[in-house]
This record gives sequence, structure tokens and C-alpha cells, in this order.
Amino acid sequence: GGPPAGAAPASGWDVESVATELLACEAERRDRPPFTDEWPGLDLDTGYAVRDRTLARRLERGERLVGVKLGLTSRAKQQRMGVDTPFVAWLTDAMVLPVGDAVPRHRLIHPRVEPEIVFVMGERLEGPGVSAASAMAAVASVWAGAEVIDSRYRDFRFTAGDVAADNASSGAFVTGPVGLPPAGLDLSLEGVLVEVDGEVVDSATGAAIQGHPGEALALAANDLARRGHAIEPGWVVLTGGMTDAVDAPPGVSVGLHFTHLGSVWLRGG
Ligand code: 0L1
Ligand code: MG
Repeated sequence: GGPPAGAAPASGWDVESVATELLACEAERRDRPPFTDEWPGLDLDTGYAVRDRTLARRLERGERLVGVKLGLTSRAKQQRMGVDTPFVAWLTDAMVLPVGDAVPRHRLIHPRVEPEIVFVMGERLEGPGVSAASAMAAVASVWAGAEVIDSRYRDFRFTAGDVAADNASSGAFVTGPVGLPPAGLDLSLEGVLVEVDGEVVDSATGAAIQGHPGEALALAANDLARRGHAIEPGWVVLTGGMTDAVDAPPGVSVGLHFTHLGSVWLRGG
């Protein structure tokens, strides 16, 4: 009985039209209510189908796929956003923020900044059945990172399906000064201080990310395998915000200070 989950939306929305609307919101710097207000059938898998359609459109217009990011891998972020599922989204070269650039507010709606532990992959990683240990064995180097998240949803209000469709609030990202080999690091204990205009406003360790960022990497590989994707050599993997994100309006300076991975500075914009 009944249509399959996500099918035949009474609202008129479907995967194609949601993908079109999300890309239009991004281009026009326009936010909107979550689609699930009108289309409750937009579940996580349907959201992923939208995410893959927007990626296809980005590639068609000349962007290059450079990696993946995880969303809502830390409890701090899950609680803040009211969604308890981690998920995976795409990174393209258009999202790379050159070192020294300010938060690119001119092309974003309501950007916020969060600290992340970032991997650059040495080997291909394909699920299912990937463990944190086998995931870490495929990592070439570990970096400090700042993700500038943005959401096409007004006030960052969304369900898991909405945010999966919206490529996990992707905006831009920048990595820190040094890439270290993973072997010498205990990433559960890697700390970060979030400093805004000289004041420490938050802190966390890598354990905030699913116990260890390698768990998030394994999760990404296993989750992508469900849709026939693998993580490729050379790809960048953002393992998820370690703390809640902070606002960075013009004039504000954000410093993310890691124990061994160095500092990432970002001027507000
Ligand atoms: O808007 C959001 O906070 C959802 C994306 C989460 C990004 C992250 O957890 O790193
Ligand atoms: Mg993030």
C-alpha cells in the first residue's frame, strides 16, 4: 500500500524542483522555510537524492568535486540544530576559501564559522564495513579547518531531510597552516579553542566528533557506499563542527587554536 517514502508529494515539490530552488536560493542569497513544512515526505534518503542532483548541476557548470563534509557529528551541533542524525555532503572547488580571505558574506546568506578537524586522503576508502582504524589508515594528513556554514533555510530551521538536501549547510572552508601525518596524533585529545575578538567563547576536543574523527570518516565511507560512492585519494574530508558555530560579522576576528594542528584565523565579513 501507499506510495514509497518521499514519492508523490501532495505539495508539488519533488527532487528536481527542490534542487532547483536550493540552487536559486544560493545564487540569489535568499533564505526560505524548510521544504518539510509542505512536503513531510522529504526524508533523509530523499534529501540525499536532492543533494546528488545539486552536485550534478554544480559539476555541469564547471565546478570540480574535491571531497566531502560531515554534518552534525558532534552533540553540540546536534543539540543546537535539533537534528540527531549525522550526514554527508559534497565539497567542490567553489567552496574553497583562499587563506587570508575574509568570510565571503557577499555570496552567502547568514554565514557562521565552526572549527573542524580535516583529513586529506591518501588512499581510496570504500564502504561498507569501514572501521575507524581502517579509515585512519587511508588518511595522508590531518589539518585544522574552519568551515563557514550557510543555510538556505531561514534561521537555520530544518529537519534531517531538509538539511541533507541543502548539502549540509555548505558554504566555504579554509584549512590551517600544517598538515600532519595522523600516526603521531591522538585526535580524540586534539583540542580547539574558539576565540572571537580576543575572548575564548568555546572549546572542545576531537572526542566531540563521534568519539574520534576517524569514526566520522568511517561513517562517511559507509554512508556513501549506500549510494554507490567511495572516498577518493586526494579528497578533503571535513569531519564536522566540533563546537557550535559562531557569528563573524565585519570587523570581528575569529581564531581557532588547535593543540597540534596550529591556528586558523578568519576575519569576519
Ligand atoms: O547548519 C548546520 O549546522 C548543519 C550543518 C552542520 C555542519 C557540521 O556539523 O559541521
Ligand atoms: Mg561543519
